[in-house]
Amino acid sequence: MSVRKVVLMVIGDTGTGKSSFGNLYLGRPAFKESDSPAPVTLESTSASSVVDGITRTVIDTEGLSDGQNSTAEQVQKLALFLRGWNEGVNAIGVCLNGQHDRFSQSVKDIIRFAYNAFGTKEALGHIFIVFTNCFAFLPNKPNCTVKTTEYQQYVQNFLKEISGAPQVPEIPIFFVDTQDADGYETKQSMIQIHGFALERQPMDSRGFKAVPIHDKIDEQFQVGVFVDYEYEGDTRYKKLIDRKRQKITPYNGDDIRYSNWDIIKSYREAFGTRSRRTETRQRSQEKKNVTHHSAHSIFGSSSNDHTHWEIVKSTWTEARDIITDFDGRVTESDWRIVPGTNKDQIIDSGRNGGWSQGWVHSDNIKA
Ligand SMILES: Nc1nc2c(ncn2[C@@H]2O[C@H](COP(=O)(O)OP(=O)(O)OP(=O)(O)O)[C@@H](O)[C@H]2O)c(=O)[nH]1
Ligand SMILES: [Mg+2]
Repeated sequence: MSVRKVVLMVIGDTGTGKSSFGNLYLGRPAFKESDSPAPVTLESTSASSVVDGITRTVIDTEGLSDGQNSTAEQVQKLALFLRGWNEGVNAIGVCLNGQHDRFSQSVKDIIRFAYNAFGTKEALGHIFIVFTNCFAFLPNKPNCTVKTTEYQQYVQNFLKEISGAPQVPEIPIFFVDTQDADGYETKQSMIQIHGFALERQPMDSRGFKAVPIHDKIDEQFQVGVFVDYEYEGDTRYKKLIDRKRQKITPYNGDDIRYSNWDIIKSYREAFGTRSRRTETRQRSQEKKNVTHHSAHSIFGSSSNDHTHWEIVKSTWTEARDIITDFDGRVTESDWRIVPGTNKDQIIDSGRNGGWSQGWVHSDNIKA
């Protein structure tokens, strides 16, 4: 008589009840169930029970969508396990929490993963969905009929989309509560799940591929990115930002793409000052002013041509600015007369015979 045996593999997000479901199927607490939100099953393991003369084996796996970046590693570990698994897999149960029943992206990711990893369209016929958390002590009791119809439709469409096949097998959907093993609905579902698995030939898992589950998302950070200069008084600032973006590596090998940069911090740093000093110098100029008189005769007195002269000394202060700019370049302004410093003084005067010339002595500069 041939030994009858059936192998069931459970995959899904972390905490969806994979281990609890495995235990329910085996009829004994073979896998550790979590009692905290932290992931509990960190390796794939298998356990078996003989029930009614049939050896039931469950492959319990690590939660697959626990944080984007660890996923690749989890897939590698799962692939390693399955490649070394010689007994085949009759059915792949995608475990979902019945309390959150949206056909979410992570559900899609996991179904697509199950299909892709076995590398054959045949895999579609081995997948079933099991909603846990459906009945005991829980607020949202699912309307199984409505949910099955709706969900099945979503899943069908999705499988057609990813497989490109016009016809895909109907993926059965079951509802259980692992904490209510004796509940009628749960019992019925477990019988059907067992039947589903038994009817299927084991699929060889030794070619299991570590296909990516979903787009890999890495955050990239840049610190101190220069934006512009900003001036305030004689201080120059560098306007800087820290920013981040997402690097998205698509699961299907499409080109890597990036999100826009998000500014996470804007700030500025002093970057050079401008200094300014004023330089002064004294200037003076002497000037001989002359007035010529022709020979004349008035009231009996007469004179020859002669010159009246005076020497005027002018003094003033000049100033200029010397600016050392942010980049170290030195510029000088033109000299300018400091207002109010100009003084004229007659330092000598007289009268000469004949006509003499005036003169100017300037550039008598003292810094
Ligand atoms: N009420 C109720 N609780 C459940 C059900 N299924 C799982 N739980 C609880 O949910 C928690 C997580 O269950 P696990 O079976 O450890 O989930 P898991 O998917 O194996 O989690 P990881 O190994 O961490 O990925 C445990 O506290 C279970 O008791 C269910 O159907 N009903
Ligand atoms: Mg577990």
